Amino acid sequence: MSLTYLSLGSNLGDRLGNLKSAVAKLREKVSIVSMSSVWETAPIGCPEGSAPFLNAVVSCECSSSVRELLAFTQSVEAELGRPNEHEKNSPRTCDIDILTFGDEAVNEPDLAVPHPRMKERLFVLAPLRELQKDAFPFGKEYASLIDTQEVRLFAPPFVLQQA
Ligand code: PH2
Ligand code: MG
Ligand code: MG
Repeated sequence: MSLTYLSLGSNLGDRLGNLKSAVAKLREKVSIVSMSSVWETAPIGCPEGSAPFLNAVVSCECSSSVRELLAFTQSVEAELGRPNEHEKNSPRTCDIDILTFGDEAVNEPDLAVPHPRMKERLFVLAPLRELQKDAFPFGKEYASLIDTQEVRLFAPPFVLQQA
């Protein structure tokens, strides 16, 4: 069993509904341990005029391999209407990124874990901090992101602790 942290993001359609559907589908295969609040966040590195995102982080117990988890998260994205081929950072009903998977490290063209950009992104770190109050180094770098990247609390977590 591996403890994995997943980042969820939506900036197209019914954003909160998309996150709720994503979590419901994820539960078919993983056991959700904890969920952050839902944050509304300004788009980072997205095409001009992109809509704001809703972002959240969930931690889950997963009995499959990280590769199987990737295939599963991609199938959930597809079920939620995300086309397989998409332009980089284009609007999406739901994006699910594997942030960490136990203490595994993967560095392959289609999968990098831990997620190589997670520490540059307040839309990941703000929700992650809610779940990892002690374990994560939130120092000066984190403070400087707060000055430059816009995030605000949008809604409380919609799943309660399961395990
Ligand atoms: N995801 C990206 C790129 N930019 N910006 C915000 N605010 N939230 C995201 O989830 C996001 C992003 C790539 O997947
Ligand atoms: Mg992403
Ligand atoms: Mg992704």
